Amino acid sequence: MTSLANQIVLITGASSGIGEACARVLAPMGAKLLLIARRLNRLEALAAELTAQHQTPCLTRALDVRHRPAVLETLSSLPDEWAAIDVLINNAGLSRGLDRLHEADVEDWEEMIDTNLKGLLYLTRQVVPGMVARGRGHVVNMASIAGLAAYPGGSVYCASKAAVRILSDGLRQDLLGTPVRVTTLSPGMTETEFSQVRFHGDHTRAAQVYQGVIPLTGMDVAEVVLFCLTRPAHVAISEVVLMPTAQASATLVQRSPT
Ligand code: NDP
Ligand code: 8X3
Repeated sequence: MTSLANQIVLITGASSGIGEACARVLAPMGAKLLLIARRLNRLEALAAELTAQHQTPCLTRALDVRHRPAVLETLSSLPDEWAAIDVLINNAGLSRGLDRLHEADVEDWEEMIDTNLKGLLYLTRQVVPGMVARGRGHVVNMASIAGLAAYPGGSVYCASKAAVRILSDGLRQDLLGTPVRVTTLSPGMTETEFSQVRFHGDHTRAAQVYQGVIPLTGMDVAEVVLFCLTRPAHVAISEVVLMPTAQASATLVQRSPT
C-alpha cells in the first residue's frame, strides 16, 4: 500500500461536491491538504473542521484555475514546506447549460473549456515537473461518463471531458519511465452542486436530474480516489468508470416513480 501520511495533496474544486469529499476522505489518512477553489470562505471552513477533527495540516488558496498568471503565482509562491506536491487532484470543473450546439451560449462554452480543459492543463504543467524531479507523484484527473459519449445538449461539456481523458492518456505516455502515476476518473450522475451550476441556479431543474434515482455521492467518488492513490507503487489504475446502479450510460437511467 502507498501511505498518504504526510503526503501533500493538492485538490482543485475543494469548496464543494467531489473535491470537498476528497478532502474529507484523505484527511484521516494523514495527508496534508492544499485546498483550492474560488470560494475561500468555504475552503477555510473545511480546513478548520478537518484540522479540528484530524489535526490535518491544511493550506487554502483562492484561485480561479482559468487564469494562467494566477495559477503560476499561486503555485510558485507556496511556502517551502508545501511546495513538494505529491498528489494533484484536478477536479475543478463545471457544466453550463443543456442547449443544442447551434443554439447554445458561447459564454457557456468558454467557461467550460477554460475551466475543464485549460485550467487542468495549467495546474498540470505547473505541478508535474516537480513530481518528475522528485521521482514520485500521482495525478488524478476528474473526467466523466460525459467523456465517453456525447448526449443531446451536452456536446461541449462532453467534448471537454473526452479531452480530459485523452490528455490523461497522453500524460501517462509522456511520463512513462518515471514513477509518476496518472488516473482518470469517469463518474456518472453524482449529486453535488453540479446541476445547480449547470442550470445557473435553477434549483427545480437541478432537482429533476436526480428524481427517482439514487445518485452517487461525492463520498462515493472520493472513496475510489482513495483506493487509486493507495495502491502499491507498481500498480497504476489508469481509468475508472463508476455510475449509480440505476445508470447504464449518460442517457440510460432507470427512474422509479416518485
Ligand atoms: P460542484 O459544483 O459541487 O463542484 C465544482 C468545484 O469546482 C467547486 O469546488 C468549484 O469551486 C470548483 N470550480 C469551478 N470552477 C472553478 C474555477 N474556475 N476555478 C477554481 N475552481 C473552480 O460539482 P462536482 O463536485 O460534481 O464537480 C467536480 C468535478 O467532477 C467536475 O470536474 C465535474 O465536471 C466532475 N463530474 C461531476 C459529475 C456529477 O454528476 N456531479 C459526474 C462526473 C464528473 P468554486 O466555485 O468555489 O470555485
Ligand atoms: C456529469 C455527468 O452525465 O451529467 O459529468 O454529464 S453527466
